Parts: sequence; C-alpha cells; structure tokens
Amino acid sequence: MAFIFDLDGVIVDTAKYHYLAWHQLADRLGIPFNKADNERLKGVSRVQSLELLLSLGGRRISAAEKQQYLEEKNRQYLSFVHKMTTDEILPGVPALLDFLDANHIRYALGSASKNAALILQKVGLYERFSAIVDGNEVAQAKPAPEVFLLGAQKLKVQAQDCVVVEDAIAGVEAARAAGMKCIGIGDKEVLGKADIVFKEMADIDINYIKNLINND
Ligand code: B16
Ligand code: MG
Repeated sequence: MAFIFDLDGVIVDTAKYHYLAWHQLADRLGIPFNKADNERLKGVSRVQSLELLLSLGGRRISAAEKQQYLEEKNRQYLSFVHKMTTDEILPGVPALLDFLDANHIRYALGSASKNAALILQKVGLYERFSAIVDGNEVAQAKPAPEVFLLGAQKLKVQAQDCVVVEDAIAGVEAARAAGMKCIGIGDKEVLGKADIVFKEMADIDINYIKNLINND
C-alpha cells in the first residue's frame, strides 16, 4: 500500500495565488473573472486554465500570444510562491505524513503543477516524499490517469494498492481511471466519485487510514 497526494488543495492552498495571478491577466485582457470561475481551474493544467479564461471572454488569440500570457501568469504566480514558508502547509497534513512514516507507508506527490518541486521545497516537504510526479513529466493532464500511474511506477507498487488524496473533480476521475482508491478533500456533492470525502485534510479520520492499511 502507498499514498499519492495531490498538491494544490491537499498539501497547500496555492489556489489563492493562482487566482491572483489569473485575475491580473484577466484584468489586463478585459475579461471578467471571479472566484467561481477560479474553482473551474482547480486541478486543471496551466494551458487548459488559459483556454478556459479566454473562453470566458470569448477571445481567440495567436499561439505566440498564448505563450506570452502563460509566461506572464507564471511569473506573477511565482512571485507569490517564492514567499511561501512552512506555515502554509494545510492543517492535518503533518499529522498524516507522520502517521504514514511511523507505519512505513511510502507516499508520492502527483500534481498537475509544473512548479510542484519548488513549492514542496518552499514549505520544507520536498525530502519527505519518496517520489514526485508533476506537470513536467506527463503528456496527458488529469482526468487522464497518467500522473498517478507514473507515481505508482516510481513507488514500485501496483495501481490497485495506491490511495490517492485529491481535492479536484479532474483528480478524482484520474484516480478512478488509474484503478486506485481515492480520498476526496472538499465537498461531498462535488467529489462524489471518491471512496470517501472529508471536508478538509484536518478532518481525515485516522481510523479510516488504519483500516485501509490493515486490510491491505
Ligand atoms: P502550474 P494540483 C494544479 O495543481 C492546480 O490546482 C491548478 O489550478 C493549476 O493550473 C495546475 O496545478 C498547474 O499549475 O501553473 O504551477 O503548472 O492540484 O494538480 O497540485
Ligand atoms: Mg488539487
């Protein structure tokens, strides 16, 4: 048995920084963009996020312009990431990682973000993960299962022995498509395809994790 954690919305809340960075670009392009719109970008790749933003404004632009906007948004986003510290680890995460370590259960990161390694370094968790799979390594973004299958491969475990922890619909679907168990973090109504949903990481019932491990 092994665990694969998503990053944004599970280990840290970087969605607030994505929002600020996309908002700045949207303002510049004259596209209305609010927090509800931002929800649709969670777990979605950078390029798909830009496509969604442009569709909100009914805009069509050249490939060169798209590239320029992607770089601009990422520069802005990184200006927030560079200020991140260990304080930004979501409540409940350290206790869960400690529990897994104590039980010799290995865990990997499976994120759509191309900045995942940097973010883990900023919050001091980089060394704790046995493997990292991020947006630089996969050809197909979530809901495709590739990111999690690669995680299982790196951990040298079978897909059916992996438990994914995810906060986005696309991520839950990716876990399902990979044939893995999935713990959803967020709204039960939204993440219905997960095996179980907890509102926040801090709400994860450690007895549920114990049972998963013992029944393995
Ligand atoms: P980047 P996750 C995802 O992270 C975010 O939820 C999503 O909003 C973002 O567009 C994506 O990473 C790509 O991030 O621009 O840093 O490559 O939830 O898969 O950890
Ligand atoms: Mg996420």
